[in-house]
Amino acid sequence: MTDGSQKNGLEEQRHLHIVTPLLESCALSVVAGTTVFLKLENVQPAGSFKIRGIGRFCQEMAKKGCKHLVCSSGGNAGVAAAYAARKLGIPVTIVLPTNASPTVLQRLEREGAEVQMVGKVWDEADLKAQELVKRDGWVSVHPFDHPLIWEGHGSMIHELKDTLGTRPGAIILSVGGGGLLAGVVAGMKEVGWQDVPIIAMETRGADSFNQTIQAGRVVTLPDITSLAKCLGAKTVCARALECARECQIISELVDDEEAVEAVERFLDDERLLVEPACGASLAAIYSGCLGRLQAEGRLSSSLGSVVVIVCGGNGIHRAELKDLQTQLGRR
Ligand code: PLV
Repeated sequence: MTDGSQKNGLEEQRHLHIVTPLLESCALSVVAGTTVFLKLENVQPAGSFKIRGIGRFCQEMAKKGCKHLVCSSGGNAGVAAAYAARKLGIPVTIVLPTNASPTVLQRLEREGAEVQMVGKVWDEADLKAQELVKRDGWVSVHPFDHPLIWEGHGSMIHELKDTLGTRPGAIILSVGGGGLLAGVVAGMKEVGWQDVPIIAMETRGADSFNQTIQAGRVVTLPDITSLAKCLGAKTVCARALECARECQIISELVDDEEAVEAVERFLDDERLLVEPACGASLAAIYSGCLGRLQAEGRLSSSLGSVVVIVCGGNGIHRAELKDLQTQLGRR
């Protein structure tokens, strides 16, 4: 063994994610009319919750002697895979759709990943990744559809239980391909919280989970038209639909305007800048979704506390926020 591979051996053992802070937000609590806790996944290395599951998956593949990792991604799964690959000393190729964020590209460059840009949306980039992975020793890192990924994401619920002590009245999260949802459900089952309602947020135009729930079968969207690119998987994983049958999941939609407004308000309230994909979750509170669900009797009027998974995201900086505002015709 060389010194380098000994070091890599260590990285195969340790988690690649960190235990994230859980903060009470006074500003969001006032808007919600109940105590709001923020699980700050945006401070993870690699900028989002994705490192939990993807780190877990890549470590397993490293143990099995994988020679090269390939990850198709809307952005954040790719950054997580690139970070994990660097830590594990494995070469990596990230395949992104051509509209990927410049901030993500810069981040991938810094991680030393090879980047290919293919197709208009993630699903097209994924076809390219499936082609690349046919090479000997190359392994595909799926951004959301694998049990190890769900197991890794589930660790955030164990942390929540340790920090919070009592169970929350509801958990709010965003849905893209459904990996975060599947991971949270896995974690909730492990800690005995399977009866805590989950509010699953998407933007209109990236609403593959909502349409799947309504149809009672996995539905593929004709296109992704939302600005929340990282929620843009045309089809959710089959496990997401199973989760909806096993737990109380309330699927809700917001417009891009509401998601971006939530990003702006969160920046002012908490001094943290997140992607519209995460803004969708924050909009559950800022846009009054939570209150409406309570008024409709779909959620208890005395929730006690609510946890928002602040999933984070690399695809945002000052100029990108301005671009979003321009695209929405606001500036
Ligand atoms: N983004 C995936 C899928 O994109 C990716 O490749 O990065 N919040 C953020 C900031 C995300 O980046 C994502 C997923 C989600 C939420 C939703 O997670 P999921 O896909 O596990 O439901 C097309």
